[in-house]
Amino acid sequence: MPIKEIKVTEAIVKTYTERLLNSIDLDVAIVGGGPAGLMAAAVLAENGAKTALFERKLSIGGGMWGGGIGYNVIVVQEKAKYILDTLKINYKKFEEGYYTADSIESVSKLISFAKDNGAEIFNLTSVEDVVAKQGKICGLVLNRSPIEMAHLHIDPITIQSKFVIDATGHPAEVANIISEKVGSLKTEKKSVIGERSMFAEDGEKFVVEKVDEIFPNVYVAGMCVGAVYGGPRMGPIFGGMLTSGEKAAELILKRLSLL
Ligand code: 48F
Repeated sequence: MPIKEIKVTEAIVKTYTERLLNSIDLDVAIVGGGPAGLMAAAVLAENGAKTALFERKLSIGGGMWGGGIGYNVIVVQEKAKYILDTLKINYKKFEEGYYTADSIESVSKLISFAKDNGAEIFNLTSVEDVVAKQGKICGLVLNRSPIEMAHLHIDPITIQSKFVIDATGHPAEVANIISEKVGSLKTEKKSVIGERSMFAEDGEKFVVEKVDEIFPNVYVAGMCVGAVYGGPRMGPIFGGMLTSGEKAAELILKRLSLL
């Protein structure tokens, strides 16, 4: 059978439209496709929450691809090794308590895990605002990233979600939008503090322990936790990012009575 160009067009447009329409009314909308957002998406979808993740860039994976200084290796500590096992990521013991994995393999397997569990992932999609009603966040305002990058005057579209996870990493974009445009965060300082200098041991604990609801219906995960609460950075050790995403997912699953 000869290939028809317009069938290719029709296949893409219809399939994408169906996926998008299927994602306009969600249980959980995740902003940011780094390790924390991906892990949260995987755990949420695995447990039956209708979940979609929105990532600004063409590639999903955030700061994980490049390991440290572009050497594509990540380090995971003992406490989070179980996630490498769950995701079937190959790793080597470097020394007692330190495991190394290929960052490219790690990102690919995280993405597969999230997709196989039923999470929807949209790349090239920027979250430029939230939907805020009666003091609660109930959706996201999305635009196509190339439109955002070209500063074109084109209006966005909106999706509705019971919960939102800010997994935007260091800039904590959703938390910043909320505190600037909607109201004070539920945190002690009421707005984003910004991350502190490097202290890997404390930073890794911090991004897991402080995962919480920062505004009605909005949770934080990953490096965003450090930014919102003023925790230290930790560099290319990734156990905290993965377990932080997992914890945010579990807290929301409980709220949804799915756990
Ligand atoms: O930065 P990122 O990887 O965040 P993370 O999951 O992990 C942090 C680590 O990579 C590393 C670290 C660990 O030692 O410190 O930096 O917490 O992924 C965040 C993703 O969010 C996207 C951004 O492009 C990146 O891929 N993002 C940020 N703002 C938006 C967004 C937005 N407004 N809309 C959509 N995506």
